[in-house]
Formats: sequence, C-alpha cells, structure tokens
Amino acid sequence: MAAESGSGAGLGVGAVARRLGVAASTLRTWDRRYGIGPSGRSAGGHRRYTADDLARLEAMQRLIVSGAPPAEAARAALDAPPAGPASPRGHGAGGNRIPLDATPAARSGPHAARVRGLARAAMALDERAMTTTVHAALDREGVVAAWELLFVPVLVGIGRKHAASGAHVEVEHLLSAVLLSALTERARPRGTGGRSVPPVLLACAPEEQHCLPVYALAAALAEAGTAATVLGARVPVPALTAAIDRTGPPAAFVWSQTSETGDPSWLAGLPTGRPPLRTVIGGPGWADRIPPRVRLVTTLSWAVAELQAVTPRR
Ligand code: B12
Repeated sequence: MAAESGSGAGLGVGAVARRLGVAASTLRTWDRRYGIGPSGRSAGGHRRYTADDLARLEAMQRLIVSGAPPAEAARAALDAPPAGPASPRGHGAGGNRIPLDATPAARSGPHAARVRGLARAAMALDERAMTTTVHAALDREGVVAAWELLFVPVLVGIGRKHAASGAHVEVEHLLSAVLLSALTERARPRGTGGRSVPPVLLACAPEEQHCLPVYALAAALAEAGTAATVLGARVPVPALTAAIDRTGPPAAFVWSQTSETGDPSWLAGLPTGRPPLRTVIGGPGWADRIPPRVRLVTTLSWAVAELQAVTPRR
C-alpha cells in the first residue's frame, strides 16, 4: 500500500478500482449512494483511500460476489470493526492469528468456522489439517465456492499479515503449496480423448509468479466440463504466442496479480487465431487502457462463464 500511495497519502480512486477490478465510476457511486468511500481527500479534493477503506471495499465486494445486494453488502462492511493499525503485538505483525476481519465470510455465517480453521491450520503449519480442510471444501462446495468463500479470505488475510509484518512467508508458501496441489489434481483433464475442441489456454502474465488463481480457474473449468491447458506462472509473450499458434485455442486467459506485471499493451499483439481467439484477462494487476476485444473479468465465476461461452462442453 505504502509503495502505491506514497508516504501514507492513500490510494487514488483509479488505483483502488484496479485492485478491486471494478470501474472507478462504480467506486464513486458506492461512495455517494452507500457512504462507503475514502476517509479523506487530497489537497486538490481527490478521493484518497486508506488501507482500512480498501479493506472495507474488499469486504463489500466479497459479499456482493456471494450474492448480497450492494446496499446490504455496504452496510455489513461499514458495520464491521476496522482492521486497525498494524501493531507489533497485534495480529498485524507478531500475533499468531491471520487477520480475517476484511472478509465477511470469516466473521459470521456458515463458512466462518471453516475459514478460521484453515487460517489456524496454516499458521500452525499443519499441512495435514490444511490438506483435509481444502479437499473437504472442494468436495462439498465445488471449486468456485470453496475458492471464493474459504481459500480467498485466508489468502487475503495472509497477504495482509505479511504486508504488515514482513513475516510468515513460510505460512504463505505452505498454504500456496497445499492449494496448488489440490487444485492441480482437480484441473487434470478427465476422460480419454475424443476431443473436438482444443483446450483453452491459461497463463500468468510475464514475470507474474502468483499463479494460484489460474489453477483455481483450471479446476473450476474442469469441474464444469471445459478442458484447459495451464501454462502456469511467468509466461513470456513469445511462449504464449507460440502456444496459441500451435494449439489454436478458442480462448486464452491471462492473470496479473501485481501492477508490475499488469501492462496490457502486449495483449493486442497476440495472434488473432483460427478459430478467432477470445482473450480474457483477470487479476488486480492490470492497468487501464485494455486493448479492444480483450475482456476483463473480476471474479472466478465470471471467468468460468466467459471461457465456457466460447468452448463447447466435452
Ligand atoms: C500466495 C501469495 C504469494 C505466493 C504465490 C504462490 C503462487 N503459486 O501463486 C508467493 C510467495 C510466490 C508470492 C510472491 C510475491 N508476492 Co505475493 N501474495 C500471495 C497472496 C497471499 C495470495 C495471492 C493470490 O492467489 N491472490 C488471489 C486472490 C486470493 O486475491 P485477489 O486477487 O486480491 O482477489 C480479488 C480478485 O482478483 C478476485 N478474484 C479472486 N480470485 C480470482 C480468480 C479469477 C480467475 C478472477 C478473474 C478473479 C479472482 O476476487 C478478489 C476480489 O477482491 C497475496 C495476497 C492477496 N491479497 O492476494 C500476496 C500478494 C499478492 N503478494 C504480494 C507481493 C508484494 C509479493 C512479492 C513481490 C513478494 C516479494 N517481495 O517477493 C512476490 C511477487 C513475485 C512476482 N513478481 O509475482 C502483494 C502484492 C502487493 C501489490 N498490490 O503489488 C500481496 C497483495 C500481499 C500484500 N498484501 O502485500 N506471493
């Protein structure tokens, strides 16, 4: 946050919009209509969002994703206790708990106990408990719900804890490994050939190491009966281009988690393909100026729907 905001000045509306994957005009509407906005303004009168403002908006967005109407989601997010400043003795830095206060699913409702359970297992580096919880959720809820209601809240909490303290990299790595393994297992193509349509291609942007969402997408697509080939993390543009040329997929999906990997200008140069390639992108890293014909999606379920639309079921 500090890197983007510059000496605690807070984020501008454009930066927050990119992080959340919503339009800047939507943020202004939410501010006007529901009173969920920035705590302050710059000297020039521009909206400046603090980390707590951002956490509230993320909470609101998650509620919307899980089906709440925007007004209700805003009220719940505003009612939630603020995360508070990171303290060496609190959750932020030295504490032994993952801060889950930005995630409504963790505070109340049917998923709260399991979110806290997975977070506890992660902090304890209890790989067996993590694995059991992750597979149980995937079996019971399916990939999209397990990802959105259980895994994302814990990942976001770990990210916040790490950002506040610089510690717990081991927790982040172990949870990532457990999730990657479970999602990869479920992303495997099912059946024995007979394929009439080439699989869609899923890749991370060049130098982007955050590949979990791409594997979540592959697993969700497999569950929905759509075949995908995952090229994984840090895919150079020439490699993605070669893969498109060689396999002729109906669609390619590219993920960018951080602004360092989110320059979208190269997407316009991808081969047009035969059949015509549908380019879909996701992740909070992408900058504005997305080329025409490239579609930005902001949720896992939206990505699945977008890719399924161009891919007949197996
Ligand atoms: C796990 C993790 C890692 C793992 C990745 C393992 C892997 N194989 O993927 C490792 C340890 C490798 C890692 C490395 C780094 N990380 Co990291 N990491 C994370 C963490 C905890 C989860 C990442 C993730 O999967 N996010 C996906 C979901 C969970 O989060 P989200 O994108 O915010 O979700 C929103 C939308 O995108 C949407 N959504 C969710 N899922 C999906 C799926 C699809 C398909 C779609 C369309 C939408 C969608 O829903 C949410 C709505 O708000 C995040 C914390 C976070 N908040 O994301 C930090 C985080 C992304 N990392 C961060 C950083 C700084 C780094 C490093 C630079 C650290 C370093 N100093 O080396 C490196 C980056 C290397 C690189 N160049 O890529 C920062 C990025 C800050 C920024 N905005 O730039 C974060 C946010 C942590 C933080 N709070 O500081 N990281």
